[in-house]
Amino acid sequence: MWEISHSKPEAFYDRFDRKGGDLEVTHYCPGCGHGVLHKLIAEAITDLGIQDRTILVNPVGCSVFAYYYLDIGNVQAAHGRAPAVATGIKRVRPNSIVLAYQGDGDLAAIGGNEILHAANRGENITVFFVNNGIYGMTGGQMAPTTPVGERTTTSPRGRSIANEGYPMRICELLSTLEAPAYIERVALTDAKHHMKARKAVRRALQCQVEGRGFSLVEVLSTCPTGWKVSPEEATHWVEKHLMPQFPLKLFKERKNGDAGAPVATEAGAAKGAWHGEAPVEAARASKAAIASGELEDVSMKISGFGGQGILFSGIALAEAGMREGLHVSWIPSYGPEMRGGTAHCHVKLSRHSIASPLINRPSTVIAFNEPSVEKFGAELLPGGMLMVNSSMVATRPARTDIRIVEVPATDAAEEVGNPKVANMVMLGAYIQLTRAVDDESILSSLSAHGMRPDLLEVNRKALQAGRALIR
Ligand SMILES: Cc1ncc(C[n+]2csc(CCOP(=O)(O)OP(=O)(O)O)c2C)c(N)n1
Ligand code: SF4
Repeated sequence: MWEISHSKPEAFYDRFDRKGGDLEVTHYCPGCGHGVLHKLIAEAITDLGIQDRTILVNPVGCSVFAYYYLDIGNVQAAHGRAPAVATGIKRVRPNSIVLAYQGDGDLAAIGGNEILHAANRGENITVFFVNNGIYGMTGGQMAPTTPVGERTTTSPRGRSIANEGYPMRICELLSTLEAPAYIERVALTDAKHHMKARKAVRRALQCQVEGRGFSLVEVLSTCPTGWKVSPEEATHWVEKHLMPQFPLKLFKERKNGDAGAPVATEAGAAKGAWHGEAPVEAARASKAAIASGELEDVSMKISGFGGQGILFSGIALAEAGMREGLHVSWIPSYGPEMRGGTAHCHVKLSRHSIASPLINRPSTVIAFNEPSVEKFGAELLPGGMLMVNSSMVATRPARTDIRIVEVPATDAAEEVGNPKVANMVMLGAYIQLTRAVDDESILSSLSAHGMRPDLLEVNRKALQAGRALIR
């Protein structure tokens, strides 16, 4: 009688179809720990039954080719950016299981900021952090994790505390944060430690499956090539050089129901709802054109001089959309001088998720000065609308495939008693033309910004004046 105790997990490809290589061996050096960790991850994915919804964010480093081995969704991130990319993927696809795989140069050096903030936000992702104490791929430079005294190509006399500081202990650092749910350090040395690593990989994935939040497994791994030792000596190298610096330990494990376990409950659900594909339910309650489905999307650029309230009018419009339950985005762009320089913003309002807040071809442009007409008038989509503050701008584009609406906004604002509300006159005119959102939504967003009641009244009048100009 016999039974198979080890077999190739489903989540591993049968053949490694990489350029010019042997189809049955990995590209890793003999004795490298990366392949072992790949196998542990593949086994766990297969056993947890999550292969068809798992996405791995590959790093820059020796494991850049992980996608040749793991038969799951794969995305390549720039050096150090895997946690940021994983965050984006998890938020738009909350039901997927998102893994970031990173070396110590990738995670602790160039990507130090990304990992810290992803962990601090408690993103419901899993990070596998391979600490081999060196930059393997680029030929053995010092990493933030290189032990004191170790010679590398960039520390030929050995790492010194005076020059390079102490090795960075990532698990210890991250476990001081409130949000992470699971943090453990393991090592790939002998069979006993392999089994512990196997368990940690599973627990981290399980943590994400259960929606408990951020999980990270640091794996002390071998790099015989970088350390210039044999594969056999490499495991002893881990024991002798890495383990004393980086104690193996379960640093943190929070279960659902424990104090401070936010992601699986409200926040997790909220993240799913925020980034879901379905049109926003609440949007249907409003009678304005976008929320009721009469007008599909607003993709607008508002542009003029700094000080004309350009950016603020974009915020007011976007927040009005938010109040009507729409998906919205607003991003500003302004010169170094806040007053007098040019300023413009991109505003999107939609009943559906917004893929990117950037707008290359707007459907509406509101131009408060000459340069804006020239620059953004040319970007308008055919059939788009250009609204011009005709009190200040004489130029008109030569295009015949767009609609040009002239609004003497500054004159009207002066009549209302304050030339600064020309921005609201424009919004009033825009709303009269499109019914994109309700005036009341705009006014309530202004009031939420703490606007004084007398100024609120002037803004209300400005909106009405803008409507009247179109009527
Ligand atoms: C922006 C950028 N900077 C530098 C590099 C060069 N580079 C490629 S891999 C690497 C280090 C990888 O080391 P590590 O993350 O420890 O992974 P290992 O190769 O040891 O698995 C560096 C610096 C790059 N590709 N991109
Ligand atoms: S250089 Fe080091 S980390 Fe890279 S494949 Fe070789 S042994 Fe592995």
